[in-house]
Amino acid sequence: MEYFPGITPIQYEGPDSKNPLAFKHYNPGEVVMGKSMAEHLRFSVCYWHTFKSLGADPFGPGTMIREYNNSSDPMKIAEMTMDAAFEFFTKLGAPFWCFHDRDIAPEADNLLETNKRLDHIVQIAKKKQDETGIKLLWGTTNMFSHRRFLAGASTNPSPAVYAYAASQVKKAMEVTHELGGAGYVFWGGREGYDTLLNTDMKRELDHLGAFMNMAVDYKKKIGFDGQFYIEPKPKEPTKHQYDFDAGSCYAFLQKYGLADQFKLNIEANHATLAGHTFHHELAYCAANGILGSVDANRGDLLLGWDTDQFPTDLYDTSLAMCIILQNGGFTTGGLNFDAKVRRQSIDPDDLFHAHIGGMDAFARGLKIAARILEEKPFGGFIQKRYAGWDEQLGADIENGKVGFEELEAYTLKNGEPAVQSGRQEMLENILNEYI
Ligand code: XUL
Ligand code: CO
Repeated sequence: MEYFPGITPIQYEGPDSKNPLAFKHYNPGEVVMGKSMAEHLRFSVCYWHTFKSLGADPFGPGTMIREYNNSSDPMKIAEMTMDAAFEFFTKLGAPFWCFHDRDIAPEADNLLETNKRLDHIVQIAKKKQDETGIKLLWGTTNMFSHRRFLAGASTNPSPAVYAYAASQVKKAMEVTHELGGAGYVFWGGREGYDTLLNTDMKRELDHLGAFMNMAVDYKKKIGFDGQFYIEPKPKEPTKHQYDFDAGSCYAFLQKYGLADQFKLNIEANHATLAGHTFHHELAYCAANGILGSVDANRGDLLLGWDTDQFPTDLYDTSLAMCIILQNGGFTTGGLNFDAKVRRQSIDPDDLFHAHIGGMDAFARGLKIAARILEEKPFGGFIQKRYAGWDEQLGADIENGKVGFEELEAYTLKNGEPAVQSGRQEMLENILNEYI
């Protein structure tokens, strides 16, 4: 059965093409700074939005009618959806995919039966991966939809729910390993609180730290060598999520002895919800050696929630690719479209338009970033701005050779320090010439 009839494999046709179902900029084999675009960008399609969310919002149910969703048997739906997904990945030319355990197989009446259902679907996915060469970027668990997790999973007040969560992560890690996943993501869906009147924050954080350490132990035990990631998000569903932003995740990882075991999966819309730019969160990770992977999407400036729109903003994609390239590029990570089409975009073809646009936006971002890094239009502005740190005074401070007394003596001797312009407008104008 073909679920996307009328769609043939999406081709690169170049910037002059007017065909909406063709790439104008993403040319997988084209070499940019020594690597193909496909190797740089490592695009991934997410299972949850693309195949499982049908446009429901708080005001109404789904609007999208899909052939692969048309059965009264939930396992039949799961099988058909996996078929449809691999047809989609292949026609789009996406080299990777990502999933939550519960996206690909529905829960049964108990954990044992649920795991059997998961195993059945994983075997189908494994066969399809082998047939197509499409790989798993990362797997994860959904520990936020079922009512048992209403007060969180690994931060739940009940140790029995904590144990359930551990069992679920254990199984999801096993199947991710079985599918050769390059990574495993922890997104703290309901790990947070709505009110401190009912929450022991310190205890919950200690439990979360212990949970992550158990995950690291089990990873070693089963020989899974994929990268672990935490995905920060400041709020939604809870008022305060513990993995608020890259900075709070890094503090958490250090406190619980996990900093060398995890990197971060930075999502653009989560960055803006936290009051940061996507650029800031990526740069913070790069500065601390924890830049792992990206959930590529965007929010809406006028809406205060996680709208998960497909990325189209070339400033965002260019600045993101500058940081990613400067950081040496992705190793295990990639650009996963954690994005959904709008509720009115009801046709299966809209899924292609959305992904093509996101892939082209990042391909342009990659090319722009490569030109900026090669041509250095900013003329080493940042380096010059900090040049004093390469001279005597700066070097003495950086090397810990001086303290407050020596710095006071310097100031008394040299008087009022010179100041320089930050030249923000000039730099913005130069950037505009490249976009
Ligand atoms: C939720 C979100 C998740 C994670 C995986 O906002 O981004 O889909 O990416 O659990
Ligand atoms: Co995400």
